[in-house]
Amino acid sequence: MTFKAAPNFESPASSNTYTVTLDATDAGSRKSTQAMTIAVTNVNEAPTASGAISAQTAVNVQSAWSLDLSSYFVDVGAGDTHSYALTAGTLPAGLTLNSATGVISGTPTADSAASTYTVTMTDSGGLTAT
Ligand SMILES: [Ca+2]
Ligand SMILES: [Ca+2]
Repeated sequence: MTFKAAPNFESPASSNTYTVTLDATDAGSRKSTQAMTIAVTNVNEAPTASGAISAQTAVNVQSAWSLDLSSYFVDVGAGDTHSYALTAGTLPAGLTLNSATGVISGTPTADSAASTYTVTMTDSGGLTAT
């Protein structure tokens, strides 16, 4: 027995439990009916990075600054939680990345040359996007 179209855990027709009734009829027209339930289980999809982040400027000592990176990642997984980590580069002094929210914020405390940073998002199943 197969599904005509593969079910999607994230967008089920009505629920992720399907009830099927099987009828077996023998040569003498005697019929037996059996109900069975099929549960569709979740598979963790990897998050993906989405969109380009334009160059940012934060002003030394003058003002608080923040950038929410969570909107640059997409994960179709239902109920996944995520963490964020800086995986290349060192943020300018005074700025920090919140590993739970993906927000880089703070007030720079020293001049810093323009630089490129890499942030990796990891979902609760251990899959990542950079
Ligand atoms: Ca899933
Ligand atoms: Ca996921």
